[in-house]
Amino acid sequence: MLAASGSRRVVLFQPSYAGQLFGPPLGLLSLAASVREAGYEPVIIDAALHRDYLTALAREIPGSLCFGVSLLTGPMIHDAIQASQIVRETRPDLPIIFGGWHPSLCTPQTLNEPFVDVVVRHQGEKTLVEILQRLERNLDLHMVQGCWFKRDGRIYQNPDRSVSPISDLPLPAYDLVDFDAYEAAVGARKLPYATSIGCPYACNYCTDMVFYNRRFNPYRVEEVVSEVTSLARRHRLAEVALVDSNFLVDTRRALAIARGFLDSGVKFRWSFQTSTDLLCRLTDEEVELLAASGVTHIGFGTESASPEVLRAMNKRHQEIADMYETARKCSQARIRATFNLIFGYPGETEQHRAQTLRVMGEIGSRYEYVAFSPNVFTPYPGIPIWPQLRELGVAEPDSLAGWADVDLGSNHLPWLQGKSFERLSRGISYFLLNNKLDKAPSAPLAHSQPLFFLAARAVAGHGPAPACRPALSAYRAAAQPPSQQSSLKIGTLWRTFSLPTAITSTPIRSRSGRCSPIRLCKRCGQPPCSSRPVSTRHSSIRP
Ligand code: B12
Ligand code: SF4
Repeated sequence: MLAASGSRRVVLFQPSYAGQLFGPPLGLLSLAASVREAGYEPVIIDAALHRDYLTALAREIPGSLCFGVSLLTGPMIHDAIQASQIVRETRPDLPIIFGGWHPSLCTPQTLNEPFVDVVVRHQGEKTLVEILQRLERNLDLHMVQGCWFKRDGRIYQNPDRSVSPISDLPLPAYDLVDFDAYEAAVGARKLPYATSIGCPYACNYCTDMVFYNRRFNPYRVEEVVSEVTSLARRHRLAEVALVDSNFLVDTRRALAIARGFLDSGVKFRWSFQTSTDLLCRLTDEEVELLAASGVTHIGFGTESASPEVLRAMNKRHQEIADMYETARKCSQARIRATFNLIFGYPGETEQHRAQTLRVMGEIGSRYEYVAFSPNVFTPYPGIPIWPQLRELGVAEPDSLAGWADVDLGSNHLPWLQGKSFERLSRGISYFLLNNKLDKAPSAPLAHSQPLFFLAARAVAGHGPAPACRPALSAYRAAAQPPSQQSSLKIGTLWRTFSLPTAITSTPIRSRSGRCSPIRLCKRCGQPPCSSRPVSTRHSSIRP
């Protein structure tokens, strides 16, 4: 927990999220800096770090000016609701302000909750400070751009505020972070850091353009280099995880940052996310420079190796050749690359899935430093493809609580249920297993029968090819429980086969609270042709 107490106290709450603890909540640290600059005293309660947040709330809420909650779609919503209800009971007079991605994308629905008084939309620093100044003087919020609010049960919508250059805002309040506590919980002395916000691309499964209007909004190179290196030195950081939407948008700037880190002589690992087309604009020597400056990992939104699906995602900037080239460049520089994959996108056929697994299998076997993170397409709120999703039978949850179950790792797609989903899940398991074997030369049979072939067949609905069955049995036989094997890699292999499915399947609930089943076309296993755009009927998406 991060604390600073006083009479003009502003309590900022980060609910806990699914998955491993990532680090201090950067959004709230950034808000805290502006709030403090305006003369208020921020207190950050991070429930992802301290599960016992109720004790902290009981201590901080009496005597505070307002309660602010930061929220992403998914499991964070559970804590957000619980904490807000408790605050409302303890201090019925205290304004409760929600902000962050989920409230910005689902503003009316969030404001419908009895425990939400104000929603701050998009970038929050300036809007929150103005709200505090008005609350303090008991003024209403009519003039505050960037927020919607509720009074006497009526919702008032103020115009959105234009995005401020981040260089004009105070630097996040890193001095409030208890790095020892985060190190103990995360297992590394690590700091999330944004050198920019916004991405100019417009992939239609992503909300970045809705939030930041496709505007790349960076800090200056000198600011980044001097701040990151001094934070790394002062707090003995082992790792800096850049959370920029797409770090390489300005490749010259990115290289200048890397050069600055290298020249500073301060040693730390760093990582970022970007797209393969941008990494391919760098020469091999420039990628080596990234590695020399401390880059150990890059995440790529590779998503699919089917050109048709990439087009449907409006991801025309990425070509299949870029994926191979990215893998080669990263492996040569010994930078770990993770290719994130999305399966089940509207219009994706089983042939497209098999193609993705085949290409990724080939990349995985050729390049040592590449790993894969396959996921089923998740319909987050506000993504531009929602009109098509609705036509395909996906129903949006009708309350804040309904969105709590929409998280990565669950399958809400009506067209990807039953056998089709089983085949995909099996295909992904085979594919991951094969990739592990390729990376584990000491495991028996590692290179004798590439399982991606089985994966491609499994996902295309044929199951393991008869000719491959003996090989599969041999793998299974080799894959005894870990206790009976000397190699840890074999333990992993065994666990992989023991997992029936990698992803849970829960169709999204419709307004009536019941599942919204969808009949699948008998010929192609996709949603009924009548509910799909003409171009996607039966065989594939056409350009
Ligand atoms: C770091 C990160 C995480 C971290 C930390 C999240 C956090 N709360 O800080 C972790 C690992 C936990 C995470 C998890 C997930 N993430 Co994430 N994550 C990011 C990432 C890369 C950076 C966020 C960030 O730090 N930005 C910089 C800071 C300064 O901005 P900010 O946090 O947005 O905060 C500003 C405003 O939002 C606002 N604000 C925020 N909170 C509040 C609160 C108040 C009171 C106010 C007034 C204003 C306000 O003001 C802040 C300052 O301007 C973004 C993508 C991006 N580039 O932004 C995705 C992103 C936010 N994540 C996303 C997703 C989908 C997820 C996951 C669902 C996916 C997954 N991998 O499982 C999970 C959800 C977790 C859960 N529900 O259990 C989506 C959001 C979709 C959505 N509808 O919510 C994003 C946008 C990625 C994308 N382009 O799709 N994520
Ligand atoms: S490149 Fe990444 S951040 Fe940019 S729009 Fe596409 S998915 Fe979103």
